Amino acid sequence: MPELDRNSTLRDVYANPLGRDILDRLLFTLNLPTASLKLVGGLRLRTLDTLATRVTGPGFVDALLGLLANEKASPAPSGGETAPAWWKEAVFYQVYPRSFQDSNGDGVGDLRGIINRLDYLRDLGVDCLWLSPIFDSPNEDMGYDVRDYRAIMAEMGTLEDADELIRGCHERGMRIILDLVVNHTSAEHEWFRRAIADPAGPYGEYYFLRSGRERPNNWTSFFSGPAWRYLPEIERWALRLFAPGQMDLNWENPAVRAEVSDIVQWWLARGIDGFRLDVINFISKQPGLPDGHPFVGKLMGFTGIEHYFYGPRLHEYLAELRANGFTRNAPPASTPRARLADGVLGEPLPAEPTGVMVGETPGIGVETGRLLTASDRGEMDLIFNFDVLENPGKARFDSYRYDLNYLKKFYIDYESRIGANDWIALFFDNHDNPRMLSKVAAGKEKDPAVRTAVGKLLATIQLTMRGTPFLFQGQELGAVDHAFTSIADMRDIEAINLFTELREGGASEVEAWAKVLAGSRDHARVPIRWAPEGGFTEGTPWLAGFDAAPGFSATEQLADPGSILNWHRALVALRRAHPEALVYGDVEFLQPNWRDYFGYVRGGEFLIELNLAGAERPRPHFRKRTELLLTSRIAPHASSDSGSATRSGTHPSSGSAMLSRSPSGTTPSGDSGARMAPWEASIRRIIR
Ligand code: ISL
Ligand code: CA
Repeated sequence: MPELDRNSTLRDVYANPLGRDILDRLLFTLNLPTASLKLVGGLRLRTLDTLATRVTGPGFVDALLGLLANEKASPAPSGGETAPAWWKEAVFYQVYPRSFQDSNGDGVGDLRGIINRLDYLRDLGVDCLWLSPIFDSPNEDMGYDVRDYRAIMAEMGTLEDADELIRGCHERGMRIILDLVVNHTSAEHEWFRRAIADPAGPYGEYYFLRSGRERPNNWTSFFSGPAWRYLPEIERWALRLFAPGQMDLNWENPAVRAEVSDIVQWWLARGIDGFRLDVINFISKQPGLPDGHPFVGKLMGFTGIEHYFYGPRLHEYLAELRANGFTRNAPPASTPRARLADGVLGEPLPAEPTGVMVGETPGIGVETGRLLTASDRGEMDLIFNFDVLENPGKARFDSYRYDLNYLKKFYIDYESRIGANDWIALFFDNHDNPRMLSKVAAGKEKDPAVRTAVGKLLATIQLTMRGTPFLFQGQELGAVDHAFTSIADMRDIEAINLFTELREGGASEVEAWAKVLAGSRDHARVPIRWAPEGGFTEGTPWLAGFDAAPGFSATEQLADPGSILNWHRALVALRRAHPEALVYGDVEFLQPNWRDYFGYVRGGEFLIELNLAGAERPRPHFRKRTELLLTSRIAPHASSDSGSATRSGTHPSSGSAMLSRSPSGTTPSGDSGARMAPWEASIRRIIR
């Protein structure tokens, strides 16, 4: 990789993996087409600096070059075979424990509640649970502020409950991973208390403590305001990129890294199968903690981010963590039973030598993602690429209708760039984002038929695209955003702080509320609706947000063959039955330029077709004979072009929602006509 300097052109920058990801992000943020780079590719950075200074302010090109210096490697060329791995075949399911199932009526979900629901998850076909934080915490950020990594949060249960949960998963042939939050600890963690008691002692070096009258730099927090907290008792500033009580750990300190590896080994020995790693790409900060460039800060919404989202020692720390933390040094307390055909369970499997490492990596693009996960690099296994979550030019707190044609283009591009060493995570929802179903349907989900169709459409993409699906709790039930009416009903620190910040910045109450409502993380955190009347708790739920729509609770959907839940079960079962095609098989995209049509063939064997619009659309002619396996068609003869799928008020079970395999096996192609119903998703088997 040639060194980049002020004489390099934008084309040279784009040829660098980190440079490409940065320029792609810039284009995404500004909603500019990639083609616009072609026009200016020959521009030298020093010329750009002169031309753009009026907009960017001085030093922008130097900031860019400084960041680019952090990456010398390129992803390896990617021929060969994809190595099999359990986490490539698995369907993951994220549990947000606080909102999953309360077992003792205190309104807070708990481990016992999850244990009581394990059969539900097994029947859904889940292979691996991921639990959002369950460790002891003062809950300033709902467990993402850990007070003790070896204890369970009091309201969630005990260590014995955790052991029982791990065994309960393994007994059912499922695995379980936990959330490792080690970019920061709670200010109540013993390490931080010792650091304050003696800032000059060894624990002072666990964090970023700085003296002086002024804030050490201009970095801002993800949860509003400056990223520094002043501690009058020791007359020092402490870095905290998130809440005031989430103190950033100093990974430069080898003692910190050893502590983290010990924690991982301790949990692996208890039997967990790996961790999801919270904001793990933030752990290496640029030495000296220099000021962030104001223009970068304005563009990205957070000042200073270029100094830690892809820091100079990130790769080194991850490789070390894999070797010392995730490569088992003791046998696990239990391992999952083998899952044999037809749901029969076999003997416990031999222990995997390494726990799986799933990185949460905000801001990481395709190329840098490959450098963090490629199997030849010994770092992580998988990451979440957050670029799927918003349309170009949009951000989480914007209110808009998400166009799935962007998602289609995203996957086509991703697939064209990755190779045998690479693997991607497939996800649409998590505890930090509003529901994708609501973003796509944009209000039309009030019609239960539309809600069902869009829920099935998203599930079909997620469970048949190439990669590992991570379902978030409630997706399988078609959970939608909650119509909160007041900031007083929200519980999330980010939403509450943002509301205050906007109001203080002069926004009207109405404006501030509109923004917060569009993006609040609380939408995804409302409790699961197990039964029509609730079923999450006997008490008062910690976060109110009851969905009264008939037909969408778990019990109703279990009984309804046409439900979103049963659609998920069918898809997961199909994926499990055909790993060679639906997991490892290649993906061939059909008619990539047909707007609203998303079609692809997996492993030469399954044809997946999706109508990305809420109106009828033409279906391209497919030359081979096929047999229809599954279709979500809700109104086979709907002639409406109005964007509404069927008569509103239709119960989700009406219409021919799902077909089982056709017995004759000879259904000709074109079997449901040349047009696709609104939001239609269907899967056909290609007859050879
Ligand atoms: O980086 C962001 C925006 O560009 C943030 O949205 C960031 O992705 C997110 O806040 C990171 O999330 C994770 O770490 C947080 C915690 O609050 C979230 O719940 C967690 O998923 C701090 O631990
Ligand atoms: Ca409880």
